[in-house]
Amino acid sequence: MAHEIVDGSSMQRALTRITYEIIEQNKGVENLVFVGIKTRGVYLAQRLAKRMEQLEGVKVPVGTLDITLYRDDRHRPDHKVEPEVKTTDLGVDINDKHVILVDDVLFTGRTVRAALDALMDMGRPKRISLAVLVDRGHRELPIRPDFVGKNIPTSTNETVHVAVEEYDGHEDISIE
Ligand code: 3GP
Ligand code: 5GP
Ligand code: MG
Repeated sequence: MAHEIVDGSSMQRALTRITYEIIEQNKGVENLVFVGIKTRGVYLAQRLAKRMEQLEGVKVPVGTLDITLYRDDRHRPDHKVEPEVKTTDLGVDINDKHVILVDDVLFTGRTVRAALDALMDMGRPKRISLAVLVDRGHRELPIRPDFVGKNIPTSTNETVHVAVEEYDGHEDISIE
């Protein structure tokens, strides 16, 4: 049974706050590029870009990375598989840019590690930051987010569901 822990308007407020934090930390919006990790990370990156445009009047490009694993039974150590990058074209130029990598949920950090590898292969970013809507803990690598929507402590056998209007037809964060 999934129960809602963050409603749609709180989710949007978190995204707005992250947008302000990015502007403040970057000292403006110059040189920024968002790269969303499929699937929902891409919609979240587009949201951040839209907010950025409303607040600063600047269009920040949004690129896309497709990373899939499959560890469907990730709780069984004998079945672990590393995340694999499927994208060969980000759709944006990242050379000398401040890349903000965007994902819905940060868990072990292995997806982000794969994303960092892919970005380094695709150009020479000036800097890479990480924005996630949910940090559910249980990191297995020395990776930490620069911008966090919600810290949601979980046990390893729980699943966090992130629903975005564009893809799921409704918007909230729930835990199962
Ligand atoms: P996303 O592509 O929008 O991130 O991986 C497919 C979907 O399964 C993900 O959607 C994510 O919401 C969900 N999911 C739930 N638990 C996990 C998990 O432990 N690992 C991965 N990769 N996805 C998970
Ligand atoms: P990591 O590689 O950090 O273990 O997991 C990050 C990726 O797996 C994210 O792209 C995220 O979508 C997915 N993921 C891991 N755990 C969860 C979870 O509990 N809920 C959702 N929605 N996605 C998860
Ligand atoms: Mg994801």
